[in-house]
Amino acid sequence: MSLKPEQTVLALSGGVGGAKLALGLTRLLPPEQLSIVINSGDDFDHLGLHISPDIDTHLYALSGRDNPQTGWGQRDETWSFMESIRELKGEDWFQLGDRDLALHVLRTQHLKQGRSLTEITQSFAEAFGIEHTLIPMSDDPVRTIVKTKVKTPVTNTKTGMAEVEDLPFQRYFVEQRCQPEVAGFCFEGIESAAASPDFVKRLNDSNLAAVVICPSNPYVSIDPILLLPAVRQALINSPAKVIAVSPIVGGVAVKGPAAKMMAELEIPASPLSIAAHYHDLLDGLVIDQLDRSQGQAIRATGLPVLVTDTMMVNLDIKQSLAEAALEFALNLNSDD
Ligand code: FO1
Repeated sequence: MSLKPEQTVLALSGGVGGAKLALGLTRLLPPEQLSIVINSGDDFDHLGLHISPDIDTHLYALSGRDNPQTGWGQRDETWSFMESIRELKGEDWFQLGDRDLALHVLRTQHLKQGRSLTEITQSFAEAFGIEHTLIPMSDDPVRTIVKTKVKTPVTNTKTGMAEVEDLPFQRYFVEQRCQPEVAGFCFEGIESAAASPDFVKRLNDSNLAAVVICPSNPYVSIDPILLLPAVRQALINSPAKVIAVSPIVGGVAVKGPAAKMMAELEIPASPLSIAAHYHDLLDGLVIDQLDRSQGQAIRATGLPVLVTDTMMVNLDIKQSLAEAALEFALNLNSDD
């Protein structure tokens, strides 16, 4: 590993796909050399509880508590709470397991007591035996909204435009199972939100050697992090090498609706589009061997490419991808 002992790495991650690479990185690097910044734009209030899906996915994945079938929620869950919710005609579109519920209840209580999302997340990580630092992208509320085209034949008689309905991300992703056609996104609160202090500290650390953008959905999981005021500029100014692992392999998203969103936005679902999306931020892009043929086209844009196996089907591949991605980043020359 060509990372020097004093050098640090920052991972930017979102949901399930990102958490897989984050886990690989934690098995590669000690806590003092790796921190993980997590999207909090999926957060929402549900049944009076503050839910932070991407943070929880990382708390579970990095402590071996995750449900291996779904990638979210805890393994060995019981569902008595949901049975009662249904019996009492409560909202049951979002499944909250009994173990999972405890975390949301306590997070809600701690937030009401004025503790920050960062502080709460780190106390839960500690309780779960996670030694690496998990950092919510912001302690301020940011809410990812999916702008969807309403399918009804009704169009606005004046403008002739199809009606657009704004959906909070979880309503789009879980309640509507990603069915609605996507017209765009917005991130409520992002203009007045600040990147969390721990995020800013690590971003400005002179020992920061690499930033790894994990294979999460660029539009709804990574963009909220990058669009926080001053983050994008700090990444561009940083001497650290910034690389991304493509979440699109062989024209499909490994997990989640990214490819469907791209089709609806008329963006080709390809690693080339991922490179274009992150554009001037990236010093390098990691793509899967299935997309080897795209490598040349991406390199032709001046962006170095690493072609490797990015399908993280087991723990060993998660770790070997983490190692390959990091070596790739650290060996990028400044004049690349
Ligand atoms: N995803 C689902 O598809 N269905 C659910 O009922 C569901 C519940 C849930 C509860 C807690 C939690 O932390 C995540 C949960 N997720 C569920 C996953 C979540 O919606 C997505 O993983 C992320 O938001 C996507 O990045």
